[in-house]
Amino acid sequence: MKLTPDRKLDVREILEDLEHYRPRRKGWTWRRKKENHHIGPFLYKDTSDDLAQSVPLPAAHYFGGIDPQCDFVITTEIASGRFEDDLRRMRMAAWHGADHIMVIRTTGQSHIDGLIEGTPEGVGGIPITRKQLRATRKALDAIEDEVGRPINFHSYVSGVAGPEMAVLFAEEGVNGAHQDPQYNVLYRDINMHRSFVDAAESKRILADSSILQLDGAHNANAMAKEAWKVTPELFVQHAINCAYSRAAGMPPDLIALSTVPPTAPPAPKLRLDLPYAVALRDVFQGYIFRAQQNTRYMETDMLEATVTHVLDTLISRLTSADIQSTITPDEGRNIPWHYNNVAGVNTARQALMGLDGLTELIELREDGPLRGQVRELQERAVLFLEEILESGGYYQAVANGQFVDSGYFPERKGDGIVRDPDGSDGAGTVIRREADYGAPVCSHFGDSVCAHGSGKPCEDYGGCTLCVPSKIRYIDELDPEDNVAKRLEHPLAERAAGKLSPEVERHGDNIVCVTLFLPERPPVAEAAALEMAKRMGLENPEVISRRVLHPAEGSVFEIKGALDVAVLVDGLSVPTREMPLPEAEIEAWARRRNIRLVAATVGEDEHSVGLHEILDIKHGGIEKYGFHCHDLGTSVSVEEVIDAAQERHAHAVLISTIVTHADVHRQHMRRLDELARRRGLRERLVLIAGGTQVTDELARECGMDAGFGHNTTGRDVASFLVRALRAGQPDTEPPAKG
Ligand code: Z98
Repeated sequence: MKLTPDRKLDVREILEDLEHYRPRRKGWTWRRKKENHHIGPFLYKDTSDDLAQSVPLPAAHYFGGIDPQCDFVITTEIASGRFEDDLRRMRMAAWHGADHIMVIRTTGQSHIDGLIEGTPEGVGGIPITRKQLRATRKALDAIEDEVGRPINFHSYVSGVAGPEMAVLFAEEGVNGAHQDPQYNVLYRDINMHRSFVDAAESKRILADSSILQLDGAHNANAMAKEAWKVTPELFVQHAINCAYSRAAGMPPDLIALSTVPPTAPPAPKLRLDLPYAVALRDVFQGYIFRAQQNTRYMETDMLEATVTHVLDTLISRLTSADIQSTITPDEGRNIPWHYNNVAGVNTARQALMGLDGLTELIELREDGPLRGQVRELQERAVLFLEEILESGGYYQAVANGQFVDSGYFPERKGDGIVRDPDGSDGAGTVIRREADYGAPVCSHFGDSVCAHGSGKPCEDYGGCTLCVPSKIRYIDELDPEDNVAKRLEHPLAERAAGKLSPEVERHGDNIVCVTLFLPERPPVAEAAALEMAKRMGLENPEVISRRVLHPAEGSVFEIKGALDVAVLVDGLSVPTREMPLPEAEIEAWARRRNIRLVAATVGEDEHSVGLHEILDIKHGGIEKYGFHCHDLGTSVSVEEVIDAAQERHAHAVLISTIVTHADVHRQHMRRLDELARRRGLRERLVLIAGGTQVTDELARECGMDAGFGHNTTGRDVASFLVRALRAGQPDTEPPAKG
């Protein structure tokens, strides 16, 4: 299956012959680091291989369209509830630099004691099933070919069906997984014996397939009331999982500590979170660090979350994390939409490229307060571990409520998580192995009657599913209603009919989001915002973010709602801007002719930056192709522009307006056209307008030959000029030879 940038991913192609699809590799893949990497005009220190295809950061076009890739793996967490919609989101995220796709499970799957089949729809995530995993891996294989970089696929093995999930992951080429028995105990109320027995088996299976394991310690500070205080116990959670994983046969380079900087501004974030990160790196040298972005103190404000995430990423850079996990910056309002996933990935990508080479420039001070803070955290962690030992071990410590929600150890506030070692989900299900027990797959922890001699244990019974994949039983959809074929009927019919409707998460959700500022006190403003959203035709409008700008002057709201509108693609008038000409062609044409341009920022506008971007040779503007530009400067009247054009026998005029109000940019364009006509110049003058508010359509409406707005480059304008002049103007022909 091959993806091309101009075609949407077709889920039917992915489902075709899925029964026989095999993952092409097993295990985790890191980016290939490059330390002194020249990209465009810059030398980078902390990069990895470039992507074959991507969407660069917005400002990249100032630097030749470069898209440097950092050396960390970047994670995005995806959870729309329907795997077929997730696949498209994964593709978009990969084009923005994500190479670790973490798929969240449907609510409650960690309590299901067995595997699920088919592709049922999920809540808050998707049911992890063989078909869903295989289809996702197949899609990711095609996506990684498209972007030119391996993509790690990840989901969750903790829960009561741990070993079964681990085998499934190993069979289907899943590359990373969360596995931590303490997560079961503390956050999913699953029996302790069951969790630890299952963990040994699961970890062995993950290790044999080189699947990277993430622990669950971050959940303590993701959920704690006072997250910055529970840090000592997190060292202990990491330590227990690391030690247990090693005992089960997992090498340290497959064991990742899942960490989160615990605070967010207005807390003094760096002063609290940096020593914690440094202390962890110090104690757990040789292990992998996965740094997640903070979600605990996230509100509904995208910008606030983004700033916190940039600071998180700064900590990752300073302390050399291996994986930067991004979370959508709107966790606080539970709208993990396609574009918010991409926003999260871009926050990490942008911050990490901006911080490139930081550790060559600055060093963390050894003589300041940092070392003392690190030491204190480590001492408290050791004391926490000693108390576990004194109370008789982990089970008893949990039963005593030693794992807390807010106390800075040894402080206690009586808010510990208390579990009964013999209770909870799955209690009483652990049974002693019979002497003749034979493990169903070769990866196995402990005794198995099949494990004897030097050959593979599964030779006894003709091969296991890990060694002989053809033995895997693939079960297709069983549910006649809740299956992917049924769910695809509607989107495919819409696409066949050429219908297009808005979407944030799933095909046909029709959700849109509008931003309104209302100059009233908060409750009145909010009621008005909702009323206005209804009048815009939004169904079920809901305020997803509110920010008071002043108690009396007004508030700003973001409102989501369903816009029940589908447009016919064929009926749209799509402006067709031609592709820019090759640079060599522009130059070959322009340099041999004496093409004269007059340019100015018109009206009362002192902003010349936009025009200079287009004209100046130093910005890669049109001068570099050999056009002769006469720049009249800023705040020039339209009359002066026409005078200059007439005087110089110009071929074209370029006017620019950056700051505009009351539609003055329209007036300038109309006036330029009118004056050119009045003086009989219009036929031989190409008139071009540019500016932040200008579009091609608007400019043509106002009498221009073309308009250029955001994201225009000198090459775009030069291409237009060459085409226009070539098409119609005899006096631009090259002078006759001799
Ligand atoms: C993350 N945003 O880590 P359920 N096992 C472990 C976990 O930490 C988690 C699960 C299983 C976070 C996601 N982590 C939170 C060790 C969840 C998931 O029961 O399916 O939710 O288990 O990226």
